[in-house]
Amino acid sequence: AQLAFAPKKVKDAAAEVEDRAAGLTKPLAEMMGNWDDFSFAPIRESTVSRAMTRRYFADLDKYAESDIVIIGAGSCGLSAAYTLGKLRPDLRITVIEAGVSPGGGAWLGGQLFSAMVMRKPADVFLREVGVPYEDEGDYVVVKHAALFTSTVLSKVLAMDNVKLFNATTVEDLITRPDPDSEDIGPGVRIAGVVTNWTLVSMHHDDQSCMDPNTINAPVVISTTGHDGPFGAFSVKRLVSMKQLEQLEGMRGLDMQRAEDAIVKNTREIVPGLIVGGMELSEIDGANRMGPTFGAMALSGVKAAEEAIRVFDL
Ligand code: AHZ
Repeated sequence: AQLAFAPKKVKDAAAEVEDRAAGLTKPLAEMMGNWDDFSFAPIRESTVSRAMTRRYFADLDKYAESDIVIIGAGSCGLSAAYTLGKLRPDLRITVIEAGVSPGGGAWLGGQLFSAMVMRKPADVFLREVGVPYEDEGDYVVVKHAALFTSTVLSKVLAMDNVKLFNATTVEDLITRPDPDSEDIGPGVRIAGVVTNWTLVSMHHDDQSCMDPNTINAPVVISTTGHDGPFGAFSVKRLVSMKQLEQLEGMRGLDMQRAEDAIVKNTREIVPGLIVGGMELSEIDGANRMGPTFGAMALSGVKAAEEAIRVFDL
């Protein structure tokens, strides 16, 4: 008897290459037929360094004055970046992500499972971005959360007016006095973010004098997730600078209530600062929803719309 995994008779190598090449573009197929003559175009090491650093520093220069900064590139932040970048190609949008890998908690659907669940009507966002899904009636399922995250990310990164600085942490908020907002103590409006390399941010306790960098922006969207090592950054800072009395703290899991609350409560918290996604649950004492991501996508869309409204004021 033959095992299901028994190796097939090895085909003639040339026929194998031909088979594989049949589905490829012509230049790639031609290359595969000629691996013995293969060689890359010439390069010098400094050329590679300059290709990267020139662009990075030009971006630092350009985006030091941004129109809108998004803190955190999780499912909410990326959805906000997509919506903003698409609706307003005239705006200069910066996304700051503390991690090396953007995406936050949206690389898996829940626990360590692959599929991502979104309740309707968040399927509208999936169609807009071009993420395929299975329709299950009241909800839809993307076969892998990473397919959602990588698709949104690829669209955002391809936009001419959006720059992602990853491995970079927002350490503080830039503020200006705001005479119109004095609910709690002297009011401020948010006027940008204070940044540092994430590895530097993690070493303020054992190294001295590692001052940060800054980005000015009239509107900031914070989507740093619920409390955790980096999470709920902006709302915790608002409490310590006495712009919020206290945080209510994220409540237990209630999918039914949590998702509606997050979308409805996505709003400008102090002038110039819009909060979206799970960071909001810490302000409002909203429930968590666990592994269902529709509210993150639509909170991102609403945060983007709010940001445009505030920017245009
Ligand atoms: O690295 C963080 C993550 O990628 C990033 N971040 C946090 N603080 C930062 C800072 N500077 C720069 N100071 C920072 N970046 O923000 C991102 C947050 O992504 P997330 O996936 O944690 O939050 P989200 O609100 O976009 O999505 C929440 C997803 C959840 S949590 C949850 C539950 O606990 O029940 N359910 C869902 C769907």
